[in-house]
Amino acid sequence: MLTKQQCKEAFQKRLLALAGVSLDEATLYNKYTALASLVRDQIGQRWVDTSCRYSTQKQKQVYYFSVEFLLGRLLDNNLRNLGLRDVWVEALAELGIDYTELADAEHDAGLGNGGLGRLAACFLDSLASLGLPGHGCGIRYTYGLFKQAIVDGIQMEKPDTWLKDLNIWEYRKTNKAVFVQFGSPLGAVKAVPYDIPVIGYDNNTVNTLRLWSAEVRDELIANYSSMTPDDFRKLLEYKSWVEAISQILYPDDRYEEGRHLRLVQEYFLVSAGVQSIIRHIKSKQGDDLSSLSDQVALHINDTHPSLVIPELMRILMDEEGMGWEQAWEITTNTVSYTNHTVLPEALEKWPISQFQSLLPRIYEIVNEINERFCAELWQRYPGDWDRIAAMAVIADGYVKMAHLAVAGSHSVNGVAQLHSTILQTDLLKLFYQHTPYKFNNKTNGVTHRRWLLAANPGLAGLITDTIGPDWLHRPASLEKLLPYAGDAGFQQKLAAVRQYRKQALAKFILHKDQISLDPQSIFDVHVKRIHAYKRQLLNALRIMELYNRLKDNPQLAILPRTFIFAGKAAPGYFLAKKIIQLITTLAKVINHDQSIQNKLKVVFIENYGVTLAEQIIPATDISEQISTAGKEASGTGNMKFMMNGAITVGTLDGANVEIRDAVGDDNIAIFGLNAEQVTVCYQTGQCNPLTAYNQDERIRRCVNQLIDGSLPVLGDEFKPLYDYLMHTNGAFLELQDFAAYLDAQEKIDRLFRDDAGRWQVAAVNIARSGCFSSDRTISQYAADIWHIRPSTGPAARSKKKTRA
Ligand code: 26V
Repeated sequence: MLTKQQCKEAFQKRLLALAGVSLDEATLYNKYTALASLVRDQIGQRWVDTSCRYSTQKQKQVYYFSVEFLLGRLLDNNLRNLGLRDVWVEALAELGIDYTELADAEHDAGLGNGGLGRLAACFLDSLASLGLPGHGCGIRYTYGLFKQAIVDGIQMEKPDTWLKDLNIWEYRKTNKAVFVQFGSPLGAVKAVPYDIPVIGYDNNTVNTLRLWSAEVRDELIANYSSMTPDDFRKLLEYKSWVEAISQILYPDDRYEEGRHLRLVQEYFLVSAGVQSIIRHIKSKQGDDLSSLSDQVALHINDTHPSLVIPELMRILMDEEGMGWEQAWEITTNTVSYTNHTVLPEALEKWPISQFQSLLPRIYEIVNEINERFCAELWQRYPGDWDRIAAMAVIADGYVKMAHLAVAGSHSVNGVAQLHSTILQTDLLKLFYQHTPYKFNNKTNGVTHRRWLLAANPGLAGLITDTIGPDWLHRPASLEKLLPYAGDAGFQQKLAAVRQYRKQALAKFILHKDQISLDPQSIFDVHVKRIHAYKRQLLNALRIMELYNRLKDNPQLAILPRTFIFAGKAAPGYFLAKKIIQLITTLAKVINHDQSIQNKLKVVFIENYGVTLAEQIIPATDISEQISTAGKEASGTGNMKFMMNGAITVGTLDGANVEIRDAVGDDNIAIFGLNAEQVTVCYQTGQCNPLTAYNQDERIRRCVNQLIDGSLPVLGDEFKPLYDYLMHTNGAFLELQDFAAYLDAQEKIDRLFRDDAGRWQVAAVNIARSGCFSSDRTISQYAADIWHIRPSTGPAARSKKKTRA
């Protein structure tokens, strides 16, 4: 390890070598790159040692296939996990460089839409930190999720050019390229891997995230000098086709449109990934693949990589010469699948003709899978045509990816208890009846190292000072905080940490949006993708109601509140964009109304992502988790807030249920219909919005205000929201849950008047958050599904620890 003095010298040398500038001339980005590349130097040996250890110990390894990895920034995380952060912060300070400013120059790797992609990133962190042999397999998109700008209150999308400068963390591996075969006119496409090291916390483990990039085969370019103009034009056209494959991340996580390029992307990822895994296995363990499922586990993150199943079948049969039965046995024993949504419109299905012309051989295999699967069902349920049609992998002109994933895997899991139950009793009911042993639950988790230690160093320091550092390796130890929950001294420190972060967030917003917030007010936060089912609209309506009450009675005794929103809407999601516009309009009205004496403020912070979340979550008093019960598979933001001591206002949905079980009813504000009641409501038509509208004067007033000219917009801007609430049968039950939501907020208002009570709740939430660490989740996947074990050996523990 370098001394401070060596760090300073190395840093200046590296600036010169990389950017050709002296310290005085260097931009922040130059400085970031210099430090990042010095950190990179520290990774190589550990990386080689880790993979050597896995090979010599013949460890079974898991490959986590995902079309999304929402990594965020890596510098701080890598420095911290390598144990090098402190020395560098000090060395840079002596050079007159503020480490935080430098770290802020890093682009945020936003290769994902939301929960599913961020979960994949937390899982990689936990795999490495637990010393488990597990790697990610994804796509190196040239452009990440679009950047959101709010212009005149409306969302605009701008490209995310995260790769425009050198990406220090990736290693291009030209020698490990493979070819992916499509039907004409694409033919074979070259897939080049870029490896990103995934560094474990304080354990010398370095795993790999392999991201694939599509390129034109060299030989097509080689002979262009002898081409006719027409051939040349075709080549250029072809080139842009190929490059498009890894150019953009689809920004819609809501609606499956059957887009051609999306299917191309999915097969590209799957085929490149499986080929390179098989090649690796054969190089290490010889040509016999009959015990493949003892050597590797292939996990598919939602159905997007389901083609792993027919692709592995193809390789085992066409390239390795196995028969169907053996190949099928190996494939199903190797593959496992996680479902992340019950919304029917998000379930992937591809028109047969499209699938077949793009992937002729893969289609043949899927067809055979379907025929054999239907024959098996026919044996089991003779004559039950309806059941068989409902379960078929190919039916109604489509290939159904969820059915393929269940039929071709040995494990199917949901991401929270309630969600897993809904899969078994509703969405995948027939599959559960057929093969109940495949089904299980793995409640999501998030890495407490990024979301508590790194995002909230003040709180992390307080925790360590109070109970020691054990919680960093064993998050369940956070329970040791419980005895301090009622301790006045501890509470005071907790309050000070929160206040500091609220001030920092207020400063950030003032700087960015020229809106001044009162850090003494309650920060009430709703940040996540904008979706009807997540009900940002319900939150907006309750703000309108509170504002109405305050206007009616300026003396109304309420605690001042700041409502903070952030989140992206899919570019084509009209209603979601209207919801953003409503929130920004409310902000305009409320923030400028002198008559309410600054008791309410509303802000919509643009461009939500991992980096912004790291700023917002530690500054949050109230965490809004208010989806219609039964619709949010798990939620993971809810866990990040809890870990940082925010109190949840939420429905009994997703992991909120388990958060309630962990903290108890007194430490959370649960409201509204539960999942069963929601189902009944829809089934019986009790969810007619007119009932709630007619019964509750407060609802009527707010809903009418959308269209009666109360809001400063031209024309009928919010008529679509009005129509949605009033004429979509039940919509997402915003109106049915409205009154209960107001009551829950009242309860919170009362709680926050009692300082001791309020900080006790915060402390209990932190203390009980250990089971929502992705370390717990990943340990369960490892033991129950993948059957992998932490590797042992000289490098498994850091030197620092073994000496101690
Ligand atoms: C779905 C689709 C479907 C159409 C094509 C493009 C596309 C892209 C992404 C997705 C993913 C939607 C599923 C998803 O993100 N689910 C979320 O997963 C989280 C992690 O398990 C969970 O916490 C959230 O509740 C769940 O909504």
